[in-house]
Amino acid sequence: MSVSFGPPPRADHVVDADDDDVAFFGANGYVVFDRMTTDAELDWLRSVYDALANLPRSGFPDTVFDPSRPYGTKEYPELGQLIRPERFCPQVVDTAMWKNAKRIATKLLAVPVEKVENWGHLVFKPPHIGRETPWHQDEGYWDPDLSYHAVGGWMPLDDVTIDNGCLWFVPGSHKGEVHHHHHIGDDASVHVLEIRNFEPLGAVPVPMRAGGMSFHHPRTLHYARPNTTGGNRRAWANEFQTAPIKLEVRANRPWIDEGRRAMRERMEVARG
Ligand SMILES: O=C(O)CCC(=O)C(=O)O
Repeated sequence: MSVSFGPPPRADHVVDADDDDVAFFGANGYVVFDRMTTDAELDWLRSVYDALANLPRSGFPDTVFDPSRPYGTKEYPELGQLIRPERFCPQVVDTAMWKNAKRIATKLLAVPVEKVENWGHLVFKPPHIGRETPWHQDEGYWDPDLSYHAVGGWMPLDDVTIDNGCLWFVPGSHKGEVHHHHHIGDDASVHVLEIRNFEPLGAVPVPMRAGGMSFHHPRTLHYARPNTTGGNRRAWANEFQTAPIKLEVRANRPWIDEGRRAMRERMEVARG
């Protein structure tokens, strides 16, 4: 699996969070920035993205996979995901998108920059068939042995609307606990999780122009509708965190163990 990319174009575009942004994030669990980079860099990011989205599929998260269908599914994704695209394109850390996101995330996390680790993931909803991202909290996906201090930054490479799958947030929901999550269809071999029996009261959609970025707390409840339009909805997400700390008492998240077990089983079958 080899893809190679040239350097990003030079982008002198600096964005930072001010006190109002930090206060809004503290109160609501999300905050939005209009523009994180230049048009030229956006074009470069789109060309990298499209190449990565077309990597050969194994059915597993080592490459592009479909988290809305059982591990091992190699068909064209209805909800495509690539975890840690910087594995394939390390130059992304030289982009204004990445540098600005890290600067803002560092302020939101209120820690010295040298303590901030980061990793990215791509999420794409293809035209017409792009599936819903169910209501979830990012921490619901993470290791129950660890405690996190983190923030996610989500940048669309296409203008996002309610109809093609902009994010929705429930303001203030980051102040609660991690909800019980379920694998969709109660199939643990499906990576996507959802929170059930929950009314997203006060949820706000966040339509954005390509190149904007929203930041959310890992406990903020969020969601995106299916892409019912004829255009792509490509998003480049970056997670920023301090080194996770081992919990004395493991969090009770049985869906994580069920998912890990199901992935191992499917891998054994797929790889013989
Ligand atoms: O892109 C999406 O539809 C969901 C992204 C998301 O949930 C996230 O970045 O935390």
